[in-house]
Amino acid sequence: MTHTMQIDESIRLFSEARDLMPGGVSSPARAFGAVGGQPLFIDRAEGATMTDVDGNSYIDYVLSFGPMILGHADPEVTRALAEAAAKGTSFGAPSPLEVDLVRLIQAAMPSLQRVRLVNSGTEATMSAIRLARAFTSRDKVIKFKGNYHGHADMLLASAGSGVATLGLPDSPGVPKHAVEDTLVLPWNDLEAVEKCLDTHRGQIAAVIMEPVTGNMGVIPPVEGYLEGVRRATSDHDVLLIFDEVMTGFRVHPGGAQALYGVVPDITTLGKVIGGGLPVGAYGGRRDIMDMVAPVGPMYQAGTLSGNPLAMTAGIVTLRRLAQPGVWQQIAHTAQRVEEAIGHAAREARVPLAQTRVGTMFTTFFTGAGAGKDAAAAAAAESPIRDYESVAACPLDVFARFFNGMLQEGVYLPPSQFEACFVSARHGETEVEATYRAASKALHPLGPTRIAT
Ligand code: KE4
Repeated sequence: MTHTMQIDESIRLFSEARDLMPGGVSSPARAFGAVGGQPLFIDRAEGATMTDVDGNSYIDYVLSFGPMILGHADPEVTRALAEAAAKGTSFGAPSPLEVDLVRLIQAAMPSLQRVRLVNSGTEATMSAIRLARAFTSRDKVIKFKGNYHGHADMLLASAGSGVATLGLPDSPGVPKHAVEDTLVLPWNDLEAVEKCLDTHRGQIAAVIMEPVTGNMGVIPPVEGYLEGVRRATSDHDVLLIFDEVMTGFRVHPGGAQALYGVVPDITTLGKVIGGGLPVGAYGGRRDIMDMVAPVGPMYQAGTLSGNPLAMTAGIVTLRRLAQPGVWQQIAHTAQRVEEAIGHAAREARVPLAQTRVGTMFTTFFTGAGAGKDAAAAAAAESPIRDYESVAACPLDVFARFFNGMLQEGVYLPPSQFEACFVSARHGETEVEATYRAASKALHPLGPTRIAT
């Protein structure tokens, strides 16, 4: 993809960065491998907008992959961080800020009777799996294809086929023994869960899931799925872990567990609760959390856990979200953005499947597969409900949409397998601009041109 925008400084920096860091990025999710072109280097961000080092500004729907729900450089967050930094940035000892943040988390999600703060979502899920294994004295865990829980060895596993499969290392460096106890099932298939729990009766410590997936695009649970998994895990005395690192405070002010009324045994959090600073958390039933050192024998620790700066940004963010109408306004704007893109697609006659839960959404391209065979295009017509249905989408069409939107000043996540996010600073101005950008980006993808 050749940028018509002037991005000379990003090009120079990318060339330098690649000599210093693998792929020139600090996380592969930021690479543009799936969409072509190169990552843009960002100089600053404010509100709903990011500006790259060449001075190009974009309406940002990545928002750091979720955390920036108040918008970038929120004045109250920035002021509070400056004051906190002046009082010291890390104590290696408890601070009242940890108490304040945990109380705000518990007010939103009462199922977290005890909470341990950590520094990333990966740390949270890795610790939650260890905790479930410690509490149950069982080793196997069930995860779902297309669900991402960070990069801990035991969770980097993906089945070959759609049935329960002993995990095969997804990444080199993950030894077979690390994933031998990871069972991977298809998402949104309750029968698969019930069958797997029966087959491995007495061996499974926990089921871990994104209750609304965000890491294969936004895919809500089908009717009754979460309730069914809750019932099946309870019946088998298996712990249910909701990985709400992404969905927490995004799909509902109380997370997916509030939205669907399904209470997990353990919840993992991250992203929004740190307001853009490094943070993670895991928590749940008191009897389970009492396994965690120093109360219990399950060991987990962290130098910067409960860091005063991350706590401060998280506290300001969660307090703001708890104010009447704030979260609802963000969800309303997300709906308006979804409608704007859908309207532009209908005008361009480009078939889409759009999903949205609360303040996060995804635009799936279906059936418009330029160069895809009829079977693939037909498969892509099916409703988006699991990994296979996303993989069947014409990903090249998504790439063209991504780049078209970027050229028009709209920054989407550089993959069909990611979620878009909206902030409190997105409003009608951004909705209108996104409609105009989508109209221009989708027009070349319309039926009269897709065959070319
Ligand atoms: P972190 O270790 O990246 O803080 O969190 C891992 C994680 C755990 N659980 C869920 C549901 C998540 O979405 C994530 C991280 N999400 C990705 C976005 N798909 C972070 C972006 C990145 O890896 O750079």
